[in-house]
Amino acid sequence: MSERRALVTGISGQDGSYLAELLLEKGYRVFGAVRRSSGENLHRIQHLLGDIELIHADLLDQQSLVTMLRRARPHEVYNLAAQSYVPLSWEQPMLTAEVNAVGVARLLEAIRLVNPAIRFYQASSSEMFGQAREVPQNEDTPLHPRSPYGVAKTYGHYITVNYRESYGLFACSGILFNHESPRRGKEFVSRKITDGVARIKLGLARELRLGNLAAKRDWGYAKDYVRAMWLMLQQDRPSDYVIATGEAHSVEDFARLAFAHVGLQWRDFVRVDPTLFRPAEVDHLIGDATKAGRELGWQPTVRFPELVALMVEADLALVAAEVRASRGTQIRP
Ligand code: NAP
Ligand code: F7E
Repeated sequence: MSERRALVTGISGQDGSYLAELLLEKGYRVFGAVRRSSGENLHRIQHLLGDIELIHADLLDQQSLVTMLRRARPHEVYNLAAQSYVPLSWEQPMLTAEVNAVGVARLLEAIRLVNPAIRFYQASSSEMFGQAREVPQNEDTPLHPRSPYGVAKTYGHYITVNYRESYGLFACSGILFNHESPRRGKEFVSRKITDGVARIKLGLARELRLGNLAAKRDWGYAKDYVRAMWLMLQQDRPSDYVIATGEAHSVEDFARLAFAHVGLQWRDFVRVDPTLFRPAEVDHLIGDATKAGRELGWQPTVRFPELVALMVEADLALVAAEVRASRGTQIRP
C-alpha cells in the first residue's frame, strides 16, 4: 500500500501527542507543525522525535501554512492548534480570535490552494454550546458560546462546515467535550486538582485554591478522543460529530474523588478563590455521542472514576520523581 501522510497542527499539545502516537501505530508518516519557542516546549512528544517530522508553521502566518502543506504533502490534516485556555480568552480575545477562528480559515484556504483532496479535521469544542439550550447536547443543539474562546471556536466550526458545503472539501468538525490525561496542562481544572492532590499528599503543599466548584463537565480520556478524530477522516462522507461520555460531574466531584484516592478529605484542603471565577460561566455540559457510536463505531473506554484515578497516580509518580531529583541535587557537592 502507498505511503499515508498525516499532518498535525498543535502536535506539541495534549491531543497532538496522543494523535501522533496513534497515527504512527497505524503506519502513517507523521508531520507536525510547531511554533518557534525560546524555551523547551516539546516535552509531550520528546519520545516521538525520531519518528515524526516537525515543520515550523503558525496559524497566524498564512504563507507558513502553504509552505508546510507543500513540504508535507499530507493526505490528512488534523487542526488541533489553538489558544485553548478559556480564561485567557478574556484577557487576549483578539489573539484567541486570530488563532482559533481566522486561523482555521487560513488553513482551509491553504488546503484549497495546495490540494483540495486533503481530508481535514477541525478541533471544535463543547464550549460552543455554552449556556446549553438542551440536555444532553448533540450535533443539532443550538450554539450559545459564553467566552471569547467559545465564540472563536464557533467561527472555526462554521467555516469548516462552510468550506465543505462551498467547495466540497472533505472537512469534518469534531465537537469534543472535555478530555483529560496525565499530559493535560496544569492550568486546566482536572490536572490542577490531580497535581495539587499529589503535592499535598507528598507534603509539598497545604491547600488547593479552586474557583467554581459547582460547574459540571462531561470529562473523558484524551486517548479515546483522538481515536474519534482519526475515525472521522476514514469515513466515506465528511460530517460533524459530538464526542463525549454522556456523564457529567461537578468540579467538586472531581476533587472529592481525587483526594479520596489518596485517603484524604477534599474539604480539609480545597479553598474557594473568587478571583478564579469567570466573567461568564458554562454551568453544565453533557454530550450525546449517539451519532459517533452509530456511524464511527466509537465508544469511550475510560469512565470518570478511572480517569481521576489514573491522573492522580500519574501525578503522584511525577511529583515523587521531582522530590527525589531535588534531594539528589541538594546532596551533590
Ligand atoms: P493544548 O494542549 O493547549 O495544545 C494546543 C496546541 O496548539 C499546542 O501544540 C500549541 O503550541 C498550539 N498552538 C497554539 N497557538 C498556535 C499557533 N498560533 N500556531 C500554531 N500552533 C499553535 O490543547 P489540547 O487540549 O491538546 O486541545 C487540542 C485542540 O482541541 C485545541 O484546538 C482545543 O481548543 C481543542 N479542544 C480541546 C478539548 C479538551 O478538552 N482538551 C476539548 C475540545 C476542543 P505550543 O506548544 O507552542 O503552545
Ligand atoms: O474548566 C471550573 C471552571 O479550565 C472546567 C478546554 O480544554 O474544555 C476545556 O475548557 C471548569 C470551569 O476547562 C477552576 O470555571 C473551577 O467551569 O478545566 P477547565 P474548560 O473551561 O471547560 C473545553 C471543552 C475546551 O474546548 C477548552 O479548550 O472548572 N474551575 N476552579 C476551574 N477551572 C480552572 N481552569 N481552574 C480552576 O481553578
